[in-house]
Amino acid sequence: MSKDQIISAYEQAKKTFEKYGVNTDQALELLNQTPISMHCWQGDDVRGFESPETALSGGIQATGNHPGAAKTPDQLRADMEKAFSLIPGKKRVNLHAIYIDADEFVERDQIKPEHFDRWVQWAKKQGLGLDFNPTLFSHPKADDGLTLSHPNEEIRQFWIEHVKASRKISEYFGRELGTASFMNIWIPDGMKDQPVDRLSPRARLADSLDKALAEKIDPTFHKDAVESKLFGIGAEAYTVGSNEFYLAYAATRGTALCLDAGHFHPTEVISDKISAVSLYVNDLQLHVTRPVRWDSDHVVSFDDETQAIMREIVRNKLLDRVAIGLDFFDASINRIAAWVIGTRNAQKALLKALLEPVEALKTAEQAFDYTTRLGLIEEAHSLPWAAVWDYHCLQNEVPVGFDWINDVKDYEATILATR
Ligand code: RNT
Ligand code: ZN
Repeated sequence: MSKDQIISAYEQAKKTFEKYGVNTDQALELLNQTPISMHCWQGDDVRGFESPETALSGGIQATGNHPGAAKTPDQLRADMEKAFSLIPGKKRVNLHAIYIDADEFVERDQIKPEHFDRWVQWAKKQGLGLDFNPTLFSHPKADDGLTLSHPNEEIRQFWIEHVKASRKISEYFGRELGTASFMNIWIPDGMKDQPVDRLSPRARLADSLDKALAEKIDPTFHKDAVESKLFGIGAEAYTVGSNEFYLAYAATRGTALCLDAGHFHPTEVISDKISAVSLYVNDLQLHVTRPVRWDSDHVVSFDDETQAIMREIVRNKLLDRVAIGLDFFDASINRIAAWVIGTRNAQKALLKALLEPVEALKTAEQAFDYTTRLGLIEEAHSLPWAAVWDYHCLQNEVPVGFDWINDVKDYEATILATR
């Protein structure tokens, strides 16, 4: 499609949407303002740069052996820059503590803002916000499958110190970059088989979190979030940080709650949870991902649930209270393509939600006219939102349609193949 064709298709679409009471220019403005936090860990299969020996543990797994995984922070940054050149709109980068960029090995309870300074300088140059995560897996002190809920006080204290140290880094990100960093706490703690005592580990986790989060930090710079989970590999029978645990924790302690689309029962969806939780928790963070039969962390697809998630945020006017982040890791395909596909899909779903005739739908619902509601919802799916998306890509100077694949293939041949 030529530039002119894209523009004229947009003008046409704009008129169509106007008939439904939707302003496409306004939708695009909102889309441009809404950041998506892209997770760095898709680029290297969640290995990190702490030490070359570090192997992924904690009940999560990246499978596949596509060549070209990033092996150094510089490579990972270059790969993300490539991905960003193919993704329109505003982005943030989500880092984990294992993505430390230091000249020597630093133990997790000793990490400091200076060890992440190269990330901060890069983010400044690229105009990105940063988010952070303490890493409570892939470490000998997590080998028992327990961290913040560990019965051994020394081990538990080590992880508390790691979370405290991580908060300082997150705060530093926020101060340096002028945008609050969301620091999400996810722990792998759980058991393969039925525990006799389900309570004590949970009591220890609550206590550890209270200790780790005791120091008040200005929310302009840093926000704590907690992420629940149903089960992990090797932790099938019991997860200490379950949904009920963290929902209650976030509501009573005033932290943000992170909802991961893959962390619930197979027919349970986070799109239905956003509104409920928003009444009790101020800030929400999302890990948009695609569970295939289980928490498999497949690349985000333009599927029903991703669209439903974005519709819930938009329909309920929660854009300023929901931090949209991604969480997938597929090592079986080109990793830059994985980022591009997943991030563009999240953005497409968001755009489609922003273009929904929400006012007309709400009017129908309030009048108990459920026939109009269903009819309009269904027709809205095939309104020309894709023409608006193409125009958005053109405006942002990123490839329109599948043209991005050529850049990815070039990069694979010239850069990734040499690693
Ligand atoms: C694990 C959680 C967690 C991790 C990242 C790497 O099941 O989803 O968010 O994927 O922190
Ligand atoms: Zn997650």
